[in-house]
Amino acid sequence: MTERTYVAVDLGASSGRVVAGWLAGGRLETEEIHRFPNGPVALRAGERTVLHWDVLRLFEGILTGLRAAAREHDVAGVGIDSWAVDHGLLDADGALLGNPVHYRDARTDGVPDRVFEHLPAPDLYARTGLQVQPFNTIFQLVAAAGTVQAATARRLLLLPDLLGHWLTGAEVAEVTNASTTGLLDVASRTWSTEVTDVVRDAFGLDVAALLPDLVEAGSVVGTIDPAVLRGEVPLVAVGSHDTASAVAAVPATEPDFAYVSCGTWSLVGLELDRPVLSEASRAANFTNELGLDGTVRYLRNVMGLWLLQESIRTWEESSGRRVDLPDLLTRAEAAEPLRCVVDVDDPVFLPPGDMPARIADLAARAGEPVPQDEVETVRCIMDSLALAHRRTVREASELSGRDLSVVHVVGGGSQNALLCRLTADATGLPVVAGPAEGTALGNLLVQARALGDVDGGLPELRRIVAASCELRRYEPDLGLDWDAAEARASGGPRAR
Ligand code: LFR
Repeated sequence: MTERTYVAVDLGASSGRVVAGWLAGGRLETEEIHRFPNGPVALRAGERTVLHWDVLRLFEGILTGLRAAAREHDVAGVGIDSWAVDHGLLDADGALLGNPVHYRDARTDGVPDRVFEHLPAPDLYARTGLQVQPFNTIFQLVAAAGTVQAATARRLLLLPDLLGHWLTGAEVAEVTNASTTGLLDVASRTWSTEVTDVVRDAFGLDVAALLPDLVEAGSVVGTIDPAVLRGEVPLVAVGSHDTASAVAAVPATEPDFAYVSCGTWSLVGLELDRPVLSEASRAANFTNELGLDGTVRYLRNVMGLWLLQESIRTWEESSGRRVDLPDLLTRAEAAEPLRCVVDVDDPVFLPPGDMPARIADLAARAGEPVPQDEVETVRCIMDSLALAHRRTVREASELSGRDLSVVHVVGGGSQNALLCRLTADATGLPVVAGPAEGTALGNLLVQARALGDVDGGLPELRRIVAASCELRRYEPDLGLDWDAAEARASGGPRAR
């Protein structure tokens, strides 16, 4: 039995994890307690099929993990993080109104433009600093306006806050995740009444009435139900947006770093003291999401390893055999570099589906040589992702006026040596890769600090992360012609 163990609940698009962590000799030791699958569930709703999250199954996985953690450890705190924007609606009795809808569902198609008729995109950006993604909570709510659920709703809770509510009874909105809704004022870190008034007046949905009080990461929000964990265990609001926790765990030692939080998405950007709200930044669709300790996560979403994950799913489903990913990556590394590049941020890649076919189609339309097999497709994905990392790091640097000396890759993608090597070469900067479980580490350290076991700001949290894991360094030494590849890739950022 170890002393003062923190438990991170870290939910990702394809799995949930319950991770225990404790400090020992200036390092954070961790143990994965429980892992459970997650994924979209398509359900008929009238004429449409809607993608949902199975939130009750996730809650069940969390309960199993927490109880297992308590059997082995003296649990001092719990923190929950997940992907952003998605939420549950509660009725006046506090009951959940339907399973939360998955952000990759098509219900928001065309909705941003409807909102911009009432609140022009530049005005919305001036207030929220948020990138336009069709799935931003504001657009999901406008898509839902007029439904029975929206009319009956009395409370909106983002997913980590919803799961925390079921564990403690508390109703709050943690700020890092609230900053992804499109309803938060980026300067004041409070709900924007200007935005919520527009949603009410133009779409008849009184969003302001649904929103709970905001809390900053590091606040204790409640006590875990003793039926789940005995001994008055606090639930700490961590950076409940997974990307906020991941950025807090970037093991940087100098301030001039860029990061790629690389998993289902690649979140590529910088940490700043204040938002960049220029017209150029808006046109490049950079986002100013809120980070720990008053920081801003200035970044753009790159479609990420989702392309690879969905390709593997497609190949496995069609052939009935398991894809050997390490072997495929080794063969992709030996394949011709930059033979075919596509714009990974094309919206065609957002919904689940047959990515190899979509890649082939986009390549053909752009006049690129179409990948002929699995190896060439994987190579195309890796080259194209590295190209998008390059483009995004460079634009972040230009738009913020910050010089960079290193790119940190954290998250599962930090274990993908090919992608890290290509990213170093493409950006012309050394890549420091790791930790793979950055989100859980950031979650755990924010709890440890909130409960008095760590003293200091983000540099101190980062020092502990660096001391706690092995990092790998990749130099830009392949000598590939990324300028030519960039000229061939069809896209670039989409201004709205
Ligand atoms: C990553 C992430 C991104 C967000 C996307 C959708 O897991 O949280 O930061 O843009 O998922 O919520």
